[in-house]
Amino acid sequence: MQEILKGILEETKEQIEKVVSLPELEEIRIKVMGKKGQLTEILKGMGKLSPEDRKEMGRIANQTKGEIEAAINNAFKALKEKAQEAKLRAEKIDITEPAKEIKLGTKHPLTVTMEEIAKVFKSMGFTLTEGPEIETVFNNFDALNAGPNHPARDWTDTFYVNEEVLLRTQTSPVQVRTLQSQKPPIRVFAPGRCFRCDTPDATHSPMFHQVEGLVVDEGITMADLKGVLDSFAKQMFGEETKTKFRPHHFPFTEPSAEMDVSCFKCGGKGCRVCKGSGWIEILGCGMVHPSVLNVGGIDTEKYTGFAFGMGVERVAMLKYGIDDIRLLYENDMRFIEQFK
Ligand code: 2NL
Repeated sequence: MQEILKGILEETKEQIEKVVSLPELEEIRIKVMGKKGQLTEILKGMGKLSPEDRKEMGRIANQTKGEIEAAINNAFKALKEKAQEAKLRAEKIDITEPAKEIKLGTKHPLTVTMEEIAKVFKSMGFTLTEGPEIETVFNNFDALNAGPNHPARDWTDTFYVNEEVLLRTQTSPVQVRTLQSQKPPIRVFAPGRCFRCDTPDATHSPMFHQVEGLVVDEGITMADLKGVLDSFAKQMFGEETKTKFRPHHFPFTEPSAEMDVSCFKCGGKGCRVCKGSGWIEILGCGMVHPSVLNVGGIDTEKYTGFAFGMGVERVAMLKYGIDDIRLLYENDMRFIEQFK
């Protein structure tokens, strides 16, 4: 029996030494010490021995059991450690590796320009007003003195939804709504998207942006118009900027004018940006026509007003030296990223 025990001990130790996984080790433990294990069977058979033999054999059997248990425990610990090490190695994080660059978006040049324009008018007490891009023909044309025969109303120039509804061709209908819903004093500006049937080229797009402004109060004169717009030009293009007003015609203002600013590139000497003239046309403006004020039921004996409108694309293109309007809508990252 002593020989058998020695054999089990040696064989088991040998097997344990070769073990590479925890399930394998468990298999060995069951084979030797499980309910029907080799050692268990021997311990069970102890009862048949004589008392003296039982004492001696019992001691040896228990010692063998202890040794096998110790060997299994050691192997268990070693395997656990090895598994943990392998896990750590697999999960190793290289904290010196450069972080992935987070791609931060940037504001579109049109947004930047619009925000700059808005900041200037807000600082002069104007309130930002918005309105729908889909408008009535009345708000877009009739209310603004562009009667049924006005050329801009032609279906080849305007996107009509039906006979009474269209995509606004300017942001003026926002101010028409303001005239109808507010009483003077009125001081608003309306930025937004506008639409005209145009074949795209370097300077035309069927969708574009405008900012318009409207002031109505007692005693408003052309001097107020000039003061506000001259201040706008200086804040937008630099303190040294000069302005010049040229007579013009719009159906919704009388008198009407266009405002030029001295070239912010060459200071007025003449260059490529101002095409040699030293001046750049920036906006249209004028004193609100009495019949437009009438649409809002405003007493034209008591109140007068001025209005202006400018193209945001034009301002952005001049400011950033963009020579093709289409670049603004293509969302080509190589273009957009230049305005970081
Ligand atoms: C331009 C010229 C202009 C207006 C827009 C306006 C609005 C109302 C009444 C009177 Cl409700 N006028 N807007 C006035 C003058 C010029 O825009 O060249 N825009 C790009």
